[in-house]
Amino acid sequence: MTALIIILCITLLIIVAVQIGKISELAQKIRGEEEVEQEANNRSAYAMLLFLVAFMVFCIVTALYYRNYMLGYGPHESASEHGGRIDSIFNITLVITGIVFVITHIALFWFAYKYRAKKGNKVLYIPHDNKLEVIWTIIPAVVMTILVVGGLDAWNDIMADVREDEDYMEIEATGYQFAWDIRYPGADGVLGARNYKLITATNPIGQDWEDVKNLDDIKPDEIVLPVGKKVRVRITSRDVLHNFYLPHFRVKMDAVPGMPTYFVFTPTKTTAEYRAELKNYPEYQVPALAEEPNGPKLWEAFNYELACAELCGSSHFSMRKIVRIVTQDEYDAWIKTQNSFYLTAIRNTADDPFSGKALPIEMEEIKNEVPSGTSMGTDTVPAESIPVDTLNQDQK
Ligand SMILES: [Cu+2]
Repeated sequence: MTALIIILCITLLIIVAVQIGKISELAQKIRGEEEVEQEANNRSAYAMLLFLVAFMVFCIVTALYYRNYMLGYGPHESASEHGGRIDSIFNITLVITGIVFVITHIALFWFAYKYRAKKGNKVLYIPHDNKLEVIWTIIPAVVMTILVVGGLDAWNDIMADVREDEDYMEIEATGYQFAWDIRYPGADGVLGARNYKLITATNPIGQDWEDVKNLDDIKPDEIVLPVGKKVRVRITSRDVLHNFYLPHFRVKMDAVPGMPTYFVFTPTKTTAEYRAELKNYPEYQVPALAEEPNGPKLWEAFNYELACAELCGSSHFSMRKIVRIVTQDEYDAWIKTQNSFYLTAIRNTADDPFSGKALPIEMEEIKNEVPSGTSMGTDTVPAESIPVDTLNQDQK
């Protein structure tokens, strides 16, 4: 029945359209073709003007309305040291392209209105104009040069790697379909070696367990960083292209299989400080979830996040990860609660090259009374007396 009504409606609409066409044909015959055409031209011309005004108002109103949700504006000023520089480049580009955008749109629609076909109007034909060509070549060239040179200068500063004498910490992010594997270096401050050939179900990023630097590496399920500390992130991928994107810190870098990339940045605001700033804006005083009107407010529920910014497959969206920026003390307390991946998942399994042998790292763990989650080796030799090099040679 519904289908019949729909078919009937469509048929009627087609009949109406055909009838309107017939009427305008008749009108053309009665009033003369030119007059009817002139009327159509006028209608289009006024529609163009109307569109111009409506479109400009729409652009300005939406930009103002969503201002406090956009990165770089209102409460979303950058939370990293270099971020402000990127924001100002975006702003300069926005102002320049914004001016061009407004002028060209006004010109486009105003000319369509003003120079519509009218009886007696003659078309002006300009085959070539040197002056015009020079103007519209030089102005964009100069503007583009300023933007590109400014951008390059900022790129060189922001992408500069850490110097050896600098105080920084290093973490590693490995993208895979569809999550991030985050690795911290552990107490030795150095990330252990890895090899893609060693990747198995139990060793998702191919850590080389014979490299003792791997033994204390931590693989937490969130990114926690101390405020004000320079961080170098090693970025890599296990399968396809991903992109390590921390929008609030203006950090964005491709994760490419087989080609390690990096990004160095310094967070300047803790999560708590960022929330406190959001609190000042009415947009963030609403409940975070519509279903929970008495639940936490939007500013309270805020978290920095890591996203994948490279469309990498069907569950691309699920690569979101929470990032927490905390004070140094909070960071020190958090890192103490994290256990070595090797000790919790690999120790004394078939994958463990040191199976049955005591390791210095375990003695450290016991000393610090941090639960390691695994039993000690069965060797009777005091673990601290085994030099690390001997352990390595045993396996060869
Ligand atoms: Cu991805």
